[in-house]
Amino acid sequence: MTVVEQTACILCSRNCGLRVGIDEGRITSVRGDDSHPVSKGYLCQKAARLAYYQDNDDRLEHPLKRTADGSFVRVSWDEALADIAQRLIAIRRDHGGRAFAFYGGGGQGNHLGGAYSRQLVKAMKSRFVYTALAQEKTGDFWVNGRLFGDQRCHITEDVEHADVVLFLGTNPFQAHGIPNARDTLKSLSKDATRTVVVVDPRKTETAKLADVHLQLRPGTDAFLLAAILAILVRDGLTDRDFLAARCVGFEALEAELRAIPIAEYVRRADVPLADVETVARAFGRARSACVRVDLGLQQSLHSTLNSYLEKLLFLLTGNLGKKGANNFHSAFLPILGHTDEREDRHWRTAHHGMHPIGGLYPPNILPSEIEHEGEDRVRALVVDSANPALTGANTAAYERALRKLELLVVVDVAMSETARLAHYVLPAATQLEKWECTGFNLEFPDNAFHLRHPLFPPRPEALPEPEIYTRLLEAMGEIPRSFPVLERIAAREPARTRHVAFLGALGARLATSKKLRPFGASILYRTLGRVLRTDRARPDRVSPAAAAPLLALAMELAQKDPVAVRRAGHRGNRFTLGHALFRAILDRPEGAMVTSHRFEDTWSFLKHADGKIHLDVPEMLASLRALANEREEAPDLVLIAGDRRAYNANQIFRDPAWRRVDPHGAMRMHPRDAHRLGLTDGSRAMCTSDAGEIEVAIEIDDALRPGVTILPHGYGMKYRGGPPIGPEVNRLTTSEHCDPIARTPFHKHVPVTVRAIA
Ligand SMILES: Nc1nc2c(c(=O)[nH]1)N[C@H]1C(S)=C(S)[C@@H](COP(=O)(O)OP(=O)(O)OC[C@H]3O[C@@H](n4cnc5c(=O)[nH]c(N)nc54)[C@H](O)[C@@H]3O)O[C@H]1N2
Ligand SMILES: Nc1nc2c(c(=O)[nH]1)N[C@H]1C(S)=C(S)[C@@H](COP(=O)(O)OP(=O)(O)OC[C@H]3O[C@@H](n4cnc5c(=O)[nH]c(N)nc54)[C@H](O)[C@@H]3O)O[C@H]1N2
Ligand code: SF4
Ligand SMILES: [Mo]
Repeated sequence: MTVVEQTACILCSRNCGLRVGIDEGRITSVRGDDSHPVSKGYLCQKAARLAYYQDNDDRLEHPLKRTADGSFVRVSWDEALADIAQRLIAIRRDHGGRAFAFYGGGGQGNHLGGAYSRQLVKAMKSRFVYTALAQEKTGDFWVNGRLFGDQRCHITEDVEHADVVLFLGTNPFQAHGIPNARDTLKSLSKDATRTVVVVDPRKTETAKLADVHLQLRPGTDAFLLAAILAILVRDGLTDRDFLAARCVGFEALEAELRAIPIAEYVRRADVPLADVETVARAFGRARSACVRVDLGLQQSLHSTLNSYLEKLLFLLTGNLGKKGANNFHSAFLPILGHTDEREDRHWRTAHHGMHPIGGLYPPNILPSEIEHEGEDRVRALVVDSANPALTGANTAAYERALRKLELLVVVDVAMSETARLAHYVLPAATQLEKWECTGFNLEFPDNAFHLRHPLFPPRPEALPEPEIYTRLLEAMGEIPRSFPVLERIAAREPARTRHVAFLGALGARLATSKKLRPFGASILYRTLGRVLRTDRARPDRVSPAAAAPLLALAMELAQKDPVAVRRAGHRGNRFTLGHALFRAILDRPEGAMVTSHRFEDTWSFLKHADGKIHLDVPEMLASLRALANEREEAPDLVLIAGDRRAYNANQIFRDPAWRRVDPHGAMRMHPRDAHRLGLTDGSRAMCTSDAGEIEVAIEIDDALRPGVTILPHGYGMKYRGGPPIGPEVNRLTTSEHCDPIARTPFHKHVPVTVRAIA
């Protein structure tokens, strides 16, 4: 008999609600959930084939330990955790916290586990958290910090209601990331009163639906954006009232923009000047306009500068804080912090002297921080729900560095390429086998959060991350194995008092035991978690213990923004509102609205002391000026190393059978380049860069610009330990080819040569 369960997809930042049909422990159908407060029934091709994530031959069954001859042997959890704990303690004792790093989160693996794994970083007295987010978005966060006063002032875009939408370096038709992507793109395209502009070197599926496609030369966005901004200033298309009321520093910026040689910069981008003028005018005159950007801008030349210029488009035209514009949004699960490098010098890395942004360190520098010759190198690494051996820049450098670690522990659901290099591999329950959540809550004015219940029991020896990290902290002696007083109070307290007695006791305990304070998540999990109940989990299922720390987050949000929480439908006073929000999250299988804002609340998100937007960011004005002296380089062939297609999804699906098309992850190439190189559809070829070479299959694609070729991201996995399937694209990328401020890689701009092979 088929049962239908509600959950959500985290294969992109949309986090759509799903209804999953299950029969005899297997997924038989996946549909969009009409009752989800945000996605309202939408889903895409990736989620539809989630069964290939849940059931495949690479799933890990039990903890593994690598032996001297390189093979893995099965060990018990107790044995694995005891040895890992003892080795971590020894490294901390002998070398201090700077010898430890954590890598994970931000991918599509799991989200709730992040609240638990970060405790290990604190236990190790380290701050080195490396994540995939820091190979794409940290330049953007850095700019937000300077413009708005806090790196967490993240921007979203109201594509659904905008009169003019500018898609820069993103292909939402395949990558999604905007509400109900394909439906939204089609309805925008059909509406003659609305304008869609796409800036992309490839005539993507999104570009084909656009009114204007600027098919620029890759890596020239900064020139193009500077030219558009200069036209806005020259033609008086800026919003003077907005600039006067909300911003400071416009004069300095304006002077720079007036000096931009518009025609020259547009020539460098190699797009028609008339089209650029049309775009600038459409954007400047629109009632509402927004900019949506992604990797094409952030992983290409001038990454951080691009993020600054892209934001100036909506700021100079007053498209912030209104319907159809760009907006701030609330956050429930904190996925980043604020770390201004001007204020904190201690936590620079040993080798590169790199500072964190939003609390995160960039994967590009990690191999050399491990190989660093000196006492102060990274010696132990825990990798959780990430596969840097394939996804970090320069695969060979990663493989070499990971092998040099004194301790590498990988927590994953599958035998990944990184796991193969580990000393210990710890099997996690999948996202569908544990209490999980959606970590990307990026909506405005209404923002939602989804706590997902388990749909399947885990494999007998796999554990959810909350359990793994709590046991590890116990094995390290950081927290006791039980909290009898807290457990007793939690168990005895009647529901109507909403855990106040428990919270009081917990507060008292943390006040006296300072050492326990960093471990609130695990303490809540082991105490309050044991007594939490919700109607939606059937009795044969585990209790929502892992959700216990969400009570603290719900209380914090209710305290910070009670009006928006109440507007989202939650009832309660100063003391009870947070608990009401928590209960809604626990009880609603379709996800819960957490905040509902009004557009006029926008200004309360600004964090500079004067409440203004600071437009004149000195480092950015200097970078803008430096464009004028930049040499024009035109490699024969530029590789866009990693794009999103119909059937790639980071490293989530390892079984190649999940792909309906493009089994080899073909290298797409313009017919003119193919002809020049003696290649045809289906040819095998060798692609070589400064870092290495890989064999590829050629597919002719006249949607590309001549001189530009493209390989997909998300291939190269060694399924069942066989040869890599599809391109290991990061064998071609280097760690040094990156942004000077954020060190985000320039993956979209890798000079290569390609030659035919027999
Ligand atoms: N199907 C699928 N969807 C996904 C994912 C997936 O693996 N598969 N991954 C998810 C993740 S983690 C992310 S971060 C997002 C990323 O989502 P996107 O950024 O939209 O995806 P990409 O295809 O990597 O890059 C977008 C576009 O950038 C263009 N581009 C390349 N170079 C340049 C340039 O110099 N300038 C400009 N303007 N454009 C350029 C490429 O041609 C490409 O069309 O997708 C998410 N969604
Ligand atoms: N050249 C090039 N490189 C790129 C990109 C590119 O465009 N070009 N894109 C970059 C981007 S934007 C991103 S986001 C990264 C993504 O790359 P990564 O950060 O490495 O993350 P994912 O591929 O999302 O997931 C990796 C692992 O999570 C595991 N996993 C799945 N579910 C769970 C779970 O419940 N628990 C645990 N513990 N593990 C789980 C999977 O088995 C997989 O091994 O790649 C980056 N690398
Ligand atoms: S749009 Fe994103 S979140 Fe929604 S089903 Fe597709 S991959 Fe999942
Ligand atoms: Mo990403």
